[in-house]
Amino acid sequence: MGLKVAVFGATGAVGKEMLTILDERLFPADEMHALATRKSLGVEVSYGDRDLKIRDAETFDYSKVDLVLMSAGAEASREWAPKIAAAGAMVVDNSSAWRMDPDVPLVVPEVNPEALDGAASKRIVANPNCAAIQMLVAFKPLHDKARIRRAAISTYQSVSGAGSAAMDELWTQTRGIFVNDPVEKNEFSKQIAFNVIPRIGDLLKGGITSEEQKIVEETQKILDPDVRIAATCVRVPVFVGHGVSAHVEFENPISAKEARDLLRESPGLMLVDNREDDGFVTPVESVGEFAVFVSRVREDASVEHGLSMWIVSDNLRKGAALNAVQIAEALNNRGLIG
Ligand code: 11C
Repeated sequence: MGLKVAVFGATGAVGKEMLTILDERLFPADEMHALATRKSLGVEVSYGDRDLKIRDAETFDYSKVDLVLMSAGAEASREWAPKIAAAGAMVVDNSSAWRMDPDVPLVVPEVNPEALDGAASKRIVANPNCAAIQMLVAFKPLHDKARIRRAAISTYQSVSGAGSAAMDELWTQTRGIFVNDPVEKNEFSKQIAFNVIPRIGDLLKGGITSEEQKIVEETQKILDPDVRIAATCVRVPVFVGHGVSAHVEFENPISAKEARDLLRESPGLMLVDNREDDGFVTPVESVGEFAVFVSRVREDASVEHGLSMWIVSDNLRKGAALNAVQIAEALNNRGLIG
């Protein structure tokens, strides 16, 4: 018998992608419900070849479903995830609300699937930060081989990470600049069209941003508490697809050839590293794909055992909706849903 599933936040960029991927991967659902706030009542969203009417997330009876995928922001998750879990459903939450809770598994299925065994206690599983997910899928086989000591990374994050209104803002500013309209800023504090912005999230004490802090903390929870990360997160005028430039220092020797051979064989990864003018993957080329792409793997001669690389993925898919659906699949395979 199939599962009864709801997507909470189904009108958002990630919520829509969750419904698409649940259908594409033939997730074993007998019932699918699309939930959002009351202001979206009357809206319809696609689930394969069906249109689902949005239902009110506040009055929905969660005791009638086995699984809820949430992507409605941290505030909604803090309020609703415990209520939904108490009603009996398993929650896979895409927000940052529960990620660092010691009783909530934070999971990238290719990296730490064993953490899902802890899902039974709170019945909430957290989906990591999008830039962290793609970076960790690439780091995992290299860490297993040569132990990562430290990585210095810069991210090139598309506007879809900040939601649909941010995508609209990039479009409106870009068009506006061509027709000499004044640049209006609502979602970003500075102009994003034809520009880059070295701030994602809130600026915290000490000068780090909340996005950078998430990448550090989540790496330590998912991969290894001893790995140190220095991150600079940058918003770029790209609609979908995040890039990460990584300089990684290892405890033990590892050559670029060994790394490429490992990455080629590892789950969730596509190595595209042809060492010719177009032998790498860009964010636009990652859109709609499931894989994390790794390119430009090379030795970093500035440290004893170092590699540099370029990592790209569709942030709405592997960085959010796909990883959440893979978590749901893994929970189901372990008999933890329903
Ligand atoms: C962005 N990575 O691109 C952010 C969005 O931790 O889930 C996701 C924030 C998070 O703006």
